[in-house]
Amino acid sequence: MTIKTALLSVSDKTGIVDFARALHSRGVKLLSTGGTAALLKKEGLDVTEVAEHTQSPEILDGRVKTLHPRIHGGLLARRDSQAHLDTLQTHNIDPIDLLVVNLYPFRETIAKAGCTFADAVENIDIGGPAMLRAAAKNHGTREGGVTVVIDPSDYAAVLRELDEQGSTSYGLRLSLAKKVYAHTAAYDGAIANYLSAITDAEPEQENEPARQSWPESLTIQLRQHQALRYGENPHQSAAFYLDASVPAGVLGNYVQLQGKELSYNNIADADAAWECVRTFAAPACVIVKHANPCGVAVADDAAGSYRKAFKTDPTSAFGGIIAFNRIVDEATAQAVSEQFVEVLLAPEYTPDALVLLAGKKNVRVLTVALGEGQNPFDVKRVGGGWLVQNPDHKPLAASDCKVVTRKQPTAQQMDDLLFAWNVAQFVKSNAIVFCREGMTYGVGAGQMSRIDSARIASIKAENAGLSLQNTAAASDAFFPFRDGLDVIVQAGADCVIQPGGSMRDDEVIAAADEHGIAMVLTGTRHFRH
Ligand code: 93A
Repeated sequence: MTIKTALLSVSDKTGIVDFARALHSRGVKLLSTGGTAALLKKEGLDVTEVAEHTQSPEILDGRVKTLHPRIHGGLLARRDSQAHLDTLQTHNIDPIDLLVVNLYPFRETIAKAGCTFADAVENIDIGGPAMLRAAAKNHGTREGGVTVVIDPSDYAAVLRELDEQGSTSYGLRLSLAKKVYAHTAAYDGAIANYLSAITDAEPEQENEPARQSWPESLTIQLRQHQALRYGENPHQSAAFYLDASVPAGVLGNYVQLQGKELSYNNIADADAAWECVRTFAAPACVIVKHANPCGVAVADDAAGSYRKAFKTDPTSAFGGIIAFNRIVDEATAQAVSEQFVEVLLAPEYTPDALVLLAGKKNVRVLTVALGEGQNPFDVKRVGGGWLVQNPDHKPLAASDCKVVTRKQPTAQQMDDLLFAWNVAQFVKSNAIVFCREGMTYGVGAGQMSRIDSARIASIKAENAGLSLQNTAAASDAFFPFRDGLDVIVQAGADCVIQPGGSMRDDEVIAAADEHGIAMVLTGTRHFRH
């Protein structure tokens, strides 16, 4: 079956002029939609506009261009059915033997910075997939059928077969049809995915926050900084790579002054400790174990901050990674070296402190310049790829918080709430952190249930001989039910900070009022996995 009529309607116009010219020179009649027709005409080709062919103009800003029986009849009539062919004649419909369509660029549109909901919706192609699916359905039999091309890289194969055998083979039509359904399925999948992230209020919002567009491909320059003895476990080999440019103030700037070689886990924990400690304005100390802070405190000086931080959980602090945001003096070094410490980080050490630490040969002592540098992005390795996002950096001020309870927090409570919130963002989710007067009193980390994190925090406080009475508690994400809040209040907290945004916020706020505590909402959450 030779190709007499082709319909060309493409958004990606790559190669279409040459392909149309090649078809035309082989005697194929060309039908085409507005933009495609205009381009082909400009190139001197003889094209009939679909609107002229159907005697029906493009309407609704192009939403209806090809949705017409003269198009769909021409694509769908079975070539081996006399009845179908008679019907075409009755209705004066020409068969369309070749369909060349590629769709409105939906995925490319939503990936653009500043794409509005309206832009996205307008780029959902309706007529294109309808034609593609019709043509692919009718790819026919060995005797004949419709050829459908969605990918410009297939133009050459079609021309080759036309030249070699005067028509397309069943094998080619079948493989092109498969490609169509795979493509339209993925196209609809992208639309469903996009819409699933939109809530029912959003179609009204023309200016929803712009999505940041990420590059099509990422090339990252890394240089090996350090070969490591092994990875997270001894049977894993590992190395530490640094970005070509390391921003000021991040762990990658470290200088090791003494001690054993850093291990993979040392570096990961040192990073967690440093990320947290550098966010405090007051002298602060952060003790990390297994990527979670097990003691955080602020005080008038470094030694004071250490003593407070250590009290949170002396058991876990054994063999911990300890970070300071102030110069470490002799008194601080003395206090720290009374316990077993794996790694010490600070922006600076006094000479006396260094002499004292030199006596503890195994302690790895690092200096890291203080600064606010951020990694350009954050990555998480998943099977076969990387998840890439902006770093979770969103400092919170008292003015960003909304008090939602009858009880207002006192100034001291507000300080404690902000302190607890700051710590919670560095604790693995689900995170519940109890604090008082610039010190963590209980840290519940990494549980699948928020209630369990709250319970664990209170068990740990009890083990450390601390009372959670009158503490401020932070929850890294909202309370889906009131039960998590109840556990926190029963443990002793009298004020709570949390993002809010749960379907049951009302129930949770009413529970806070019932308990007579103050609760503030931040509007942002800090999942950390
Ligand atoms: O707006 S549509 O969903 N309605 C249609 O009837 C229709 N017919 C073809 N989109 C439609 N198309 C699409 O127009 C094609 O899939 C193709 O992507 C695009 C080509 O338009 P033009 O030739 O005007 O550049």
